[in-house]
Amino acid sequence: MTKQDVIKKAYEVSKEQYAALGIDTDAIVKKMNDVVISLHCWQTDDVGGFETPDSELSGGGIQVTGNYPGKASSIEQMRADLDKVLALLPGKQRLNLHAIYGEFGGKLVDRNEISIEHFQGWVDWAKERGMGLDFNATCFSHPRAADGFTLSSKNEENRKFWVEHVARCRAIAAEMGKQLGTPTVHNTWIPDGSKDVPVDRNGHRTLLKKSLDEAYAIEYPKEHMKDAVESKLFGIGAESMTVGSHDFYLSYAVKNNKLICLDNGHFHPTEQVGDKISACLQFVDEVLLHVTRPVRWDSDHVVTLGEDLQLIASEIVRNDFLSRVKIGLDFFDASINRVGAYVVGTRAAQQAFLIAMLEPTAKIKAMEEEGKNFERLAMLEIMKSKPWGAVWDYYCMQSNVPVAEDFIAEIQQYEDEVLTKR
Ligand code: RNT
Ligand code: ZN
Repeated sequence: MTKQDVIKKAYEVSKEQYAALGIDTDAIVKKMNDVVISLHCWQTDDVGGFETPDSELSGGGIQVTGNYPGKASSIEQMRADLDKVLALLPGKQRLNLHAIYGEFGGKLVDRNEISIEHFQGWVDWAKERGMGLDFNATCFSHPRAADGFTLSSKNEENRKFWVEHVARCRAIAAEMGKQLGTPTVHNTWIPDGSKDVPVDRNGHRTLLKKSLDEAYAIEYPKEHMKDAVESKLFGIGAESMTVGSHDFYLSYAVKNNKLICLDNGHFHPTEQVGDKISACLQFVDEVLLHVTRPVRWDSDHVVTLGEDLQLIASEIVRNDFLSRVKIGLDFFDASINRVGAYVVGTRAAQQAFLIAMLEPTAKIKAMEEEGKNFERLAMLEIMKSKPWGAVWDYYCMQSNVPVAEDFIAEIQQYEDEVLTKR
């Protein structure tokens, strides 16, 4: 039997097993293309960006560790790596850019001077690939963020600078979405916070609200761009207070009809983002996810197929929320092959959605409503050992991308031929 025959045979058997539970695997394989994941560009270069030849991540309470060879140090290299990643993933993806990834032509263009011209190359690149773009203001790795405050700064000159930056990023996002015919989600995350116990939490939050109102003053058509705001619990160096907390941004999003961005590294470890989705969607139209893997803290490890991720995917699928939840990734690991990091992390996220789609939810829900809670528990456990892997392999084969471990050799080859030569 050829490899392909084995995959088909395993799929046929799994198809029967799922059919016995009333699940149509053929339809699900097709539906997987509705799971559009926005790839964060910053895993290619450890959140460095291209403002200067040696730009690197600084401040902001986020950290990259590791120095694995081969990181992208130009836009060309970044695009080559992203193309490699895209070739190894089934389904559809978008690209999520940060403002520090513009094409600045070797000139120093400060954040309050950027405009669409610096991102036109990316728009063209995305258009050629039939992809949508998402965008982020970059409110870190900058001298005006060095004291730990940006939009909530009491230094009026700095605050105005960041308001201008965010306003410009929104204009860029709107133009991206307009040209590409799919709305660009512009996400605002700021590092603002305090290492030690402050006495004026309220002052900074009043300033943040004011700055957001100013930066968001221009309304863009929602077919072009949508705003998201991302909260956080704490950052390194900002352990005692985060200005943009969840309470703050959820309230802001509800009041101003914005997307709330839920990063699953930004909550107390006993909280689950999967539980927050249906809570937030009672009050906001849409949610943006930053899917990541926090190991003990907001460590931004490569996503793997774990229980927290599964709850996120299951909650979205069970409630038919795919059109109301924008799925973005947010991890950066500099200690392993970076192309490999993307492929493992994105595939894990996709697999969680596939597993969610293969659940006989109506059956289990009926048990729940009848108070048959042992039966519900049993079914949820039984579903874990159903042959979803065979469906996944078949989906990859149908999508003409490497099946199972076959992508490892392809990435090793890319490392030998491209990454180690940098
Ligand atoms: C930081 C936030 C934010 C960043 C990116 C690079 O804690 O998660 O989303 O990771 O903007
Ligand atoms: Zn995030």
